[in-house]
Amino acid sequence: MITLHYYPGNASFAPHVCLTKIGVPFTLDLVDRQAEAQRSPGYTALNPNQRIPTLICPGDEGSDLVLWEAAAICLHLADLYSSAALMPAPGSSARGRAYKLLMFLTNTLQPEILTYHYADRHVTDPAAVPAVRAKAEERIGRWLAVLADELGDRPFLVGDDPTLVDYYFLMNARWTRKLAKKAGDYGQAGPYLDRVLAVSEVRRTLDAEGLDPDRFLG
Ligand SMILES: N[C@@H](CCC(=O)N[C@@H](CS)C(=O)NCC(=O)O)C(=O)O
Repeated sequence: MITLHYYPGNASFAPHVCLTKIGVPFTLDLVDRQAEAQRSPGYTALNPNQRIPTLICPGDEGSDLVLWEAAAICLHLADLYSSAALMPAPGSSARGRAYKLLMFLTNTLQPEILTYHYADRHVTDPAAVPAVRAKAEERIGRWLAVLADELGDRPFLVGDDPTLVDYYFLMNARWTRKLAKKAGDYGQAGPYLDRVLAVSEVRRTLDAEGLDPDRFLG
């Protein structure tokens, strides 16, 4: 059985959408952030980074595979269940584009968003928090503009159908909802994000996490 350790709207969201799209049975295990459960010894044994998500799935050597890092989880699920078409075909140009954009999201945009939200972890002087947050917000804007340019008038980031890269962008977009200029304010990203939000597997995931689609993006 597959288990996803999650918290509503957190970095577990894109993996959760992937599992919903795939349609195999899985268990959701809430990591109670209010109780700092991500730092509990039990969870730390699974995920030494004390971050959400963690996925437990059957491995290919008879024992469980424990995965952390949301993008890695999404990609592994895409490989395991290729018929769900979470990614374009291996070796295709579309697959290359999907890798480029996913890596950009996970390596460039997401760390800036984390710096914004966890600015206090980046300073020794609490008075410096607003300055760190302001610089992070500036850089987030730069990366959101790049993504909006990449999107252009396309229906989805890669090809005509949604891929896990769209789920991943939607998840990141949620975390910009309190910024002065949020993800949907760039280029065609607003209508695009509404389109991703309306996809059936996204809707069902929102339902399962108890999240209101009308408030997901602020
Ligand atoms: N690079 C990690 C980041 C995960 C991450 O930062 N998760 C956040 C929730 S969105 C978290 O667990 N925060 C709790 C904490 O840092 O204490 C991933 O993509 O899986």
